Amino acid sequence: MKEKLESIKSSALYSIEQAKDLKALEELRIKYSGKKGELTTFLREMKNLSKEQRPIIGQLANETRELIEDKIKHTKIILEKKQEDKKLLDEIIDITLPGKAVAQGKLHPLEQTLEQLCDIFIGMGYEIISGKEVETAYYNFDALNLGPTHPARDEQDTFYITEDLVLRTATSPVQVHTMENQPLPIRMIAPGKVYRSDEVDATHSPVFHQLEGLVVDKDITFGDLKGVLAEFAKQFFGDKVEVKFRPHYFPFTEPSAEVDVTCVMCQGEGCSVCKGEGFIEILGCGMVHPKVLEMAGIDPNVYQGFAFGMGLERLTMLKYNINDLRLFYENDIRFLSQF
Ligand code: 2NL
Repeated sequence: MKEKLESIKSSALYSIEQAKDLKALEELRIKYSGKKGELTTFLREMKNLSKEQRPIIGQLANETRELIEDKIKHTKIILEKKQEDKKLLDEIIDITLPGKAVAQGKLHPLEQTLEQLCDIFIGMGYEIISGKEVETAYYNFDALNLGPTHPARDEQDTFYITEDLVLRTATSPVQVHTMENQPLPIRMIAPGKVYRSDEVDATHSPVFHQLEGLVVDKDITFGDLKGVLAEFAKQFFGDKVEVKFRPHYFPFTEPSAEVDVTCVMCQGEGCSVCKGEGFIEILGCGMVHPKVLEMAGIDPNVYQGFAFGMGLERLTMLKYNINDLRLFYENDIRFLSQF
């Protein structure tokens, strides 16, 4: 019996020492001190021993069990530490590696222009108002002093939905509605899509973007108009531009003007962009025609106003020297990513 115990002890201690991992150790625990383990079986068989033998072998067996269990406990701690170290090593992260670049999108150049224009006019106390893209002929034409025989009403230029409904050809109807419905004074801009029955080419598109502005108050003069638009031109094109007001004609304003700035490409020297003029036209404007005020229910003897209109495509093309408006609508990433 004593020899058997010795052999269990030495083989147990040896194989526990050799255990590679926690799984192997657990198997050994079961093999020796599990319910059906070798040591357990040995202890159970002690009842067959003589009275004299039993306490001696019993004590030895208990010592052996303690020895084996201590060895298992001790080895378990070592193997757990080994497993933890391996896990940390496997999961090591090199925080000095360069990161993966995220492809970042940008706003469309027309949207950038729109946001910049809005910022400039908000800075001067203007409100942004939007309206419908389908309007009655009255709001699109008559209310702007474009009478029943005006050529702009021609089907050649305007998309008619019915005889009386059109796709707006400018955002001016938004301003007419505002004059009719909002309390005075008015300081507003109306940006948005507008529609004209044009063939697509480098400078025309049946859908394009416009921004119109309107101020109505007492004691508004052409001086106010000049101050606001000169300030706008400098903020949009840069401090150095010179601004020129050139007389023009619009049915809805009187007097009317077109605004030119020194060519952004040649600074006034004369080049292909300004066709040798040194100046380029950026917008149209004027004092709101008294008839337009009157039709909207505003007394032109008490109130005056000025208005202006500009094309977002045109402004963006001038600012970045883009020579074909179709580029804005083709969504070619090589073009768009430049802005
Ligand atoms: C241009 C010229 C202009 C207006 C638009 C306007 C609106 C109302 C009353 C009077 Cl409600 N005028 N708008 C005035 C002058 C010029 O646009 O060349 N646009 C691209």
